[in-house]
Amino acid sequence: MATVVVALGSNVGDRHQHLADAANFLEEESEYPLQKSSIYITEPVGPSTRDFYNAVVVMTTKENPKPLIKKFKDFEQQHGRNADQPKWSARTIDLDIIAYGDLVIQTDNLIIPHPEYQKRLFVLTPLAEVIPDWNDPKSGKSIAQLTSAASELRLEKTDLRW
Ligand code: PH2
Ligand code: MG
Ligand code: MG
Repeated sequence: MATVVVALGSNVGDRHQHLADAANFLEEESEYPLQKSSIYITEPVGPSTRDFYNAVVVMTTKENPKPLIKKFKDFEQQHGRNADQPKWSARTIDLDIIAYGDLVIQTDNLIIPHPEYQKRLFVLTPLAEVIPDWNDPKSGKSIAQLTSAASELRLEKTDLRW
């Protein structure tokens, strides 16, 4: 059984609802109840103009990383299909595996821990909320070290419910 850190993001449509739907899906996939961060409103990194809703959840699974990612991709596609959005728009829901236990793997189509998460306060801040004693599986850096090295980002914790 592996403990998996999953980052959730949405900046299209009803962002709160998309996060809640994704959490329900992850809850069903998880062997134990999810641990969920607060929901944050965050400044977009990259070309998007609309703020994201972001959160981090921790699940437990018997699935290997590749089939788990496949399930996440299937969920993203099913969830985005009804959205009347041009294809270059940001997705209604983005589910990223940040870490899978202590696994460190780097192949052409699978990199764990997530290659970008250390730069992203929209992942690190909610992650610190659910796992305050988090250490990066690859570098061993603490969440405090990672957070102080990440670029600044406008980010607001909400009291939205899941
Ligand atoms: N996801 C991206 C690109 N930029 N910015 C924020 N604030 N939050 C995200 O989840 C996000 C982003 C691509 O996955
Ligand atoms: Mg992403
Ligand atoms: Mg993604």
